Formats: sequence, structure tokens, C-alpha cells
Amino acid sequence: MTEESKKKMIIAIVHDHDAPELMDGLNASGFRVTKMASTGGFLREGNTTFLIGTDEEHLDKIMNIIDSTCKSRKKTIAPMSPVANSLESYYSFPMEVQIGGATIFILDVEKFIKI
Ligand code: 2BA
Repeated sequence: MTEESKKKMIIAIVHDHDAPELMDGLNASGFRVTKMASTGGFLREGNTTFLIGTDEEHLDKIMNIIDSTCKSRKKTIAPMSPVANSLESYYSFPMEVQIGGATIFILDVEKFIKI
């Protein structure tokens, strides 16, 4: 990241299966990235969260990389007993949910410091 330009933090939550290809795509284009193991609150399954700090002018390129590597998926989830799960996410019939491609938050970065 450069000193003058506006900085952004992209937080992208993606499917575990798409994470290696996304990491490769970002690295190949020279972007710095941190990958974290995360868990979705609804499915209680693993997913992967990327932190990508960048200059504002690179946003489009990064969004294109995410768009081309992260695929949308459908998943049918079986009913769960309220004992096995918390009451908020209890469901008594099979349900189909659409996951991703990616859930993305773009934040303004007030300061970027490297020591
Ligand atoms: P999960 O919370 O495990 O959600 C997986 C998928 O289940 C979601 O896909 C959505 O299609 C569905 N879903 C989630 N909550 C639901 C509900 N209350 N009722 C019915 N269906 C529900 P995505 O929306 O693509 O989200 C994928 C993952 O991205 C989420 O995994 C979560 O880890 C993250 N995420 C999504 N929205 C978020 C948000 N606003 N804040 C933080 N993380 C978020």
C-alpha cells in the first residue's frame, strides 16, 4: 500500500473449497492477504475469511479476482433437533440455502501502520 492513496480493508468470507484458488489469484496479482479459518453462524460449518488491505484503486481488480474464483453453491440442510442446536437456528424440515460466492465487506482504513 502506498502513503498517499486511500486505503481499504476487504473482508471476504468464502467457501473453504474456493480459498486456495482465491489465495493463488491474489498472490499472483501481487496483493497481500491474510487467510483465517472461520465458522458460519447459521450452518456452523467451516468457511474461510480473507483480510485484504489495499489501495482504493485496486478494489475493482480484487473484486474481479474474487468474482472469478468463488462460486455460489446450494446446500440442503437436514432438520435438527433443538437439543443439538441452539433455539435460534432450530429448523424442523429440510431447507435449501444458497452459499456465497462470497460475502464481502469493504471498510475505510483510518490508519495503516507497519512497525
Ligand atoms: P453461515 O452463517 O453458515 O450461512 C450460510 C448460508 O446460510 C448463508 O449464505 C445463507 O444463504 C444462509 N443463511 C444464513 N443465515 C440464515 C438464516 N437466518 N435463515 C436462512 N438462511 C440463512 P451466505 O449469505 O452466502 O453467507 C455465507 C457465510 O458468510 C455465512 O455462513 C457467514 O459465515 C458469513 N456471513 C454472511 N452474512 C454475514 C454478515 N452479515 N455478517 C457476518 N458474516 C456473514
